[in-house]
Amino acid sequence: MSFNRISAAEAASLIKHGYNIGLSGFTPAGTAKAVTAELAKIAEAEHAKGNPFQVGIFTGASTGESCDGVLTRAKAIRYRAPYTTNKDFRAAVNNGEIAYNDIHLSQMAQELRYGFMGKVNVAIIEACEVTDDGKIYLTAAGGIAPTVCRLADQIIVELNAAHSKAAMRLHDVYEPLDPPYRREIPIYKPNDRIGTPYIQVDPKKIVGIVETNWPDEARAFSAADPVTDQIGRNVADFLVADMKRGIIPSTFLPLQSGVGNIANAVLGALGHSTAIPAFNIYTEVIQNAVIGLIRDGRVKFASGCSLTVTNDCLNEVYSDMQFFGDKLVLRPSEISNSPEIVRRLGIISINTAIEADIYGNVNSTHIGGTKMMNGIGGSGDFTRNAYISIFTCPSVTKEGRISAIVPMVSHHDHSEHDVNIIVTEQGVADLRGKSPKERAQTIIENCVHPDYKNILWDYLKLTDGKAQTPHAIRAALGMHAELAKSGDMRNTDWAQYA
Ligand code: 0RQ
Repeated sequence: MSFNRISAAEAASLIKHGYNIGLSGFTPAGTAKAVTAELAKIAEAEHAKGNPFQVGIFTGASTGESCDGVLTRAKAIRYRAPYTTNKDFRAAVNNGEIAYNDIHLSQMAQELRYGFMGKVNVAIIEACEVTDDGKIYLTAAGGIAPTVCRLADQIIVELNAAHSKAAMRLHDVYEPLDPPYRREIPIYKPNDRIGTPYIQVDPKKIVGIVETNWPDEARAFSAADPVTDQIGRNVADFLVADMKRGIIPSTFLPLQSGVGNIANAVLGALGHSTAIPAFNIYTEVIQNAVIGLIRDGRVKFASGCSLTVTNDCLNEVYSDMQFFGDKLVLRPSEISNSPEIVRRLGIISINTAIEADIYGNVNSTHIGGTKMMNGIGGSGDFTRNAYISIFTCPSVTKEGRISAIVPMVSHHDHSEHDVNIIVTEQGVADLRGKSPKERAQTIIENCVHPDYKNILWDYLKLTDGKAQTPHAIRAALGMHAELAKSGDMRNTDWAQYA
């Protein structure tokens, strides 16, 4: 069967007001781009005529400017799940304009299959190749593409020449069965391949192929700074010490690390540590730093959901599959982030916190307790099931006016039961095996910025000091209240709560 070649505008015109669209891609590698860009124009035209036009968006994780960006500005998104990093989307969500469902990335595909989020009308899938018998070869990410292809009534393929056909070698597509038929996911080592390199679809569902040449829209990260470098060294030193104590096996364990500067700094420090043997990565987002470490022989194998790398780096991988082909695999997000696999492989997870409290609870998603930042992403998938779960953050932000360590987090994503280690540039708090009161001592002593140490010690004096988790409930958000009032947590005066 040969498929219709259609324009992006023709493809977008198949999408009606009220539809839910399922997209390929992940942070934002491998996301469909051309059809959503045209869809935004249709929405604007309909709105100009006074007609409603909004869609629901299901995807693997963040998409790029040509999806979340243009669709948000066109006011074309009614509902969206999961994780996103787009600034305009964030503003619209915090302005009450979009219903945003921020769920664990590992759960996205299965919640669609379970029917929690409604029907998938159209799937838009970026591919580097598609065969007449319905084999779709993805580009730089796995995401939820296999699931939305299966659930959607219609599939639009964006055949993107900006991705080399070398990407055909990267993927391992596997979808688990749903309960009560679910079996173990048979991955026992990071480099196990258990599926096919393509998604098999019913060719009759492919309503058109849109040919594009549109590079990925991965964000560039700002350069490392002394604070992130110090955090990276603290994490590396901590892991070396745990290995020397025999807590981490001498062969080391697979690492997951989040996105951003801190993640890059941590990987850099681990990569340069001569005390740590070459290791494996089992993560969701593979960043530039990982590709460099594979080149250097410091990373033996990287399993991820996306190659969220600069386009230069992506082309380096594509043009040297002879070297990278047996050192990389991309999986759907429910496999890259599978709690079962994280627990089985003994993954060490390293993610970034917005704030943590003195008992080890972590906020990854909300500013000031109410405003969405990005979302929980995969941080919960890994943290809850890790061999050792680590959170990193600078001890202060906004020129010292905000402390990342507070008496009580203003929003709760990762609980004290799941968080093992907190690392700032000040030092490392090892919470394993400790009671809440012991944790508070360790966190304040080791992680808090000097400007805030006495403020937090004084907070504890407001409590009875005896309860399982001592709090002065009226004062627990006092540092946040002070920030809202004077713009600086350092002005916190506990006397008003005494
Ligand atoms: O503000 O942008 O105005 O400078 O938040 O903070 O320090 O630049 O850190 O970019 O690494 O983001 C947690 C959001 C950190 C991210 C979070 C302000 C700060 C700055 C950003 P500016 P930084 P990062 C893998 C795992 C959740 C998902 C996850 C994230 C801006 O890492 O989204 O872990 N994590 N996924 O000034 C007020 C505070 C603040 C604060 C920081 N306490 N109060 N503002 N900021 N702390 C990836 C995936 O899942 C796909």
